[in-house]
Amino acid sequence: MSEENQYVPPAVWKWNQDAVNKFSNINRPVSGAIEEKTLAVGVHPLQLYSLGTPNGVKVTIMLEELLALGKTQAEYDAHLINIGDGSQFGSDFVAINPNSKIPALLDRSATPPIRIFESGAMLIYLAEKFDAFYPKKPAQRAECLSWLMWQMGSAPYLGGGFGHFYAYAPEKLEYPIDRFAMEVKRQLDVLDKNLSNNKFLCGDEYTIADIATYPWYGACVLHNIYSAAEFLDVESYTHVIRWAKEIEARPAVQRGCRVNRPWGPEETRVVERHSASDFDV
Ligand SMILES: N[C@@H](CCC(=O)N[C@@H](CS)C(=O)NCC(=O)O)C(=O)O
Repeated sequence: MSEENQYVPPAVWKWNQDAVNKFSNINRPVSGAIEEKTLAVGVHPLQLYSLGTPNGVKVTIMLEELLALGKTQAEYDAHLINIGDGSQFGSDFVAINPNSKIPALLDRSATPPIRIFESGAMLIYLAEKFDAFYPKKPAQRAECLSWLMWQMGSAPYLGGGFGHFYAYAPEKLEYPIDRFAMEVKRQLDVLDKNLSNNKFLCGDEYTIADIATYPWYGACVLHNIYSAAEFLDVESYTHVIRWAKEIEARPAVQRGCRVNRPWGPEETRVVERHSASDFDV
């Protein structure tokens, strides 16, 4: 980059509201609601406000897995939150998630209702509530929580770091692409080594750690996210591919991935989910 094109940060950062990029209509440097907006409430104990992104489907996969186990109290309404039009900044949504990001969950079986934000917190909350997909012995539970927290801390490098600069930024810049490609490949290698001698992330048991990690790293090795499969040489992570295919074959995972998806082939979309029959095409 020539000297005259170099960005020199001012002493104090200022918000350039005229900047145009893929997310400039929703990104802002302050938090809180920007408008009064009521959320719809369905009939089930659990109300999910979400979108079928990797963070969103972690929770719908978990709920579908719980229902598949026969946990009828896990019945839920999944309402669509369109983050592209700023629905995450409505007052009712912000009351559930002050961080204005999907997913947001409300458990109305309690009085007063319990709010949960952060997908990892939702997985732990649901695992404890329904006593499922969460090892009981301290050593295995610690391993499960470690991988779950690993996912929560790592995925922003894959999405917000690598994906943003490789696929969405207005220019292809070598420095951030190189920085985040290196980190994503390191993360894939961490997973690959762990899965080389474990069926699932924490051993033989399928847990919330797998449910959290599959939508990001499973999609990365199986679904060419950010059109970067070749660039990242995902085929070399053979153990991650084996694990991801095994998870993807689960009917509950396939159902969970369809919920709150207003994109993709028409017959696969379940834009809102209010009952099991919503999956019938
Ligand atoms: N750590 C959060 C991340 C949630 C998140 O980043 N959600 C994105 C969609 S995947 C979002 O709502 N973005 C809207 C925005 O940034 O305004 C979680 O796992 O729940």
